[in-house]
Amino acid sequence: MTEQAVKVPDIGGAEGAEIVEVFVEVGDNISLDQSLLLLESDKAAMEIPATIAGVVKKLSIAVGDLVSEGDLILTMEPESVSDLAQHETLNRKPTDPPVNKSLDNLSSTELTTDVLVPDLGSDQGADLVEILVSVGELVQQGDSLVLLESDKASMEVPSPASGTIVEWLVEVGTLVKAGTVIATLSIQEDKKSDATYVKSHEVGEVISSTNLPLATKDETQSAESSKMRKPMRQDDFLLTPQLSGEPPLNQTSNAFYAGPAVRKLARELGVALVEVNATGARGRILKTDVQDYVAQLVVDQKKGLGSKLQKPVEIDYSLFGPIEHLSLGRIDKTTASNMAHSWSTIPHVTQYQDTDISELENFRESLKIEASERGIRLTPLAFIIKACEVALREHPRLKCSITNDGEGLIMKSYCHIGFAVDTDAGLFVPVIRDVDKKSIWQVALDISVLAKRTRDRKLRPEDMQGGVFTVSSLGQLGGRGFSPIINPPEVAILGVGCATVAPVWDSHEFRPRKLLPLSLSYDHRVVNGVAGGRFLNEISGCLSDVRRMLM
Ligand code: CAO
Repeated sequence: MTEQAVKVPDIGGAEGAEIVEVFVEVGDNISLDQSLLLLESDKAAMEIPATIAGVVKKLSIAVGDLVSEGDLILTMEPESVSDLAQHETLNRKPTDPPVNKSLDNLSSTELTTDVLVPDLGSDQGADLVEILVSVGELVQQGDSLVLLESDKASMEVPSPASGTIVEWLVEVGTLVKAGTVIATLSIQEDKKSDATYVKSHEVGEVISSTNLPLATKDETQSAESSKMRKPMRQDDFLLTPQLSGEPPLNQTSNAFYAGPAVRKLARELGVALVEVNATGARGRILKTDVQDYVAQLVVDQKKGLGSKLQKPVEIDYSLFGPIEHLSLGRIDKTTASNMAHSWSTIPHVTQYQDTDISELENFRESLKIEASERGIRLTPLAFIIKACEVALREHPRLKCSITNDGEGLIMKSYCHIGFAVDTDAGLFVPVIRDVDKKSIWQVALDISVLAKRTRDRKLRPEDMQGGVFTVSSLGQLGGRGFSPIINPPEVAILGVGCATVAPVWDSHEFRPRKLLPLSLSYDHRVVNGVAGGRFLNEISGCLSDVRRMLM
């Protein structure tokens, strides 16, 4: 049988992508779709799958090579003639006339096609939380079919074509991944472009921590029926990498920068990637990082230090009375893992201070009419976030991050501040961008918009990335204060308790004052007690006398 060349497919126009890992060797028996190598451009990582099954005869590339579309990867002896045909199909350029099996039937007026889950930006999968159309229902191309929810965000899957749903192949609660067939659709019109779209899912996978396709809905619109939700654009599904920059430093949403092979290895070994120290370029987690992590665990275990490998004893609680099992949602599980990691790896110190906000509250009260005219809810939180920005300007160390090797600090000139939002689905931390360039009115508006987007489960990954500092306000539920847990890679977080009126001695008499309990937790490797105290004083000063924010 003749040998076949396997070449670099369309990689979204990326020129000179670097080969960072080769998964096969000469003589290996490769199955269809098996990953051959991992490429990394300056914006994304992507695995190149085998477009044919067979035996590798010659490798034409090596780790470190720079490649572009059409470059020879290897030659293979195909397993069978049908594989060869498939190889030719899959190696066609997106601009070539489509030839896959769906297209063979284009002349017929009734054509069924599978509806696939598109690239989710992570191989963790997503829960199907809502089916938006019924069997037999007519849908237009682009109409939302289902609502998915991953660790990072909610997203809607639009119909690839106009037609009728013939059958649902999934149900609410199913965990789906990119490529999962969720429904059969009977296509009625506009078949050619639709089929091209369907085919686009069959060619490779682009892995980028920022390419999660999302429903884009203008947050100014009021809540609408699920059928009216605007799904992601059709373009979002095509094999155009959504290459949008560096991997996020903020990994609070499980947004680890690791290729599928590394994720697979981590899954096999039961390793949570959040725990692994990344040594690859731009914070990428390598296979060796996962292996080193496990090796270290074994060493710690031998020294009696390891608790991570020790399984807790299973307790049969039903022996003591009636019980009920509840399963935790994905967001709760991710939050739990992130909290545990932060708490166990960062030496936390928490400082407490009550701040007199009597004047601020009078001022806020005086702005009530103007606030309602502007359509803005002006709560203390907007002042608190702005006060944090002023204090961070004065004390930039509290908004830095420690480098992965622990050898340095990354100082940031920007000031995006996150705030905790409680939802039915769990805790989220949306981020207000450029607080230093915004007025308190704008910050208040951003709080409302982001809180609504969070509760509507419409947060986009970028809404949760890039924070330099977090405010966790429990508002009226806050009690006398609490110790907030740092949100890595940030190094400090402000907890806000409930403001109450209490008697305060002013050197002559006790006077009723409104006191707001603040608690600042910081990473003691980066911030010492004096710096923490000064920072908290600065926030407190700004809240006691808002004129200080103008200084
Ligand atoms: N003390 C006393 N009253 C407070 C207060 C405080 N610290 N903070 C807010 N309030 C008041 C507000 O002024 C408002 O009253 P008015 O309408 O009369 O002005 C009322 O409490 C309700 O405020 P709110 O909570 O709706 O608005 P907010 O801007 O303070 O907070 C948001 C918005 C999104 C942060 C909040 O709704 C939320 O989700 N909080 C929970 C955050 C959380 O879970 N943190 C803990 C994380 S760690 O587990």
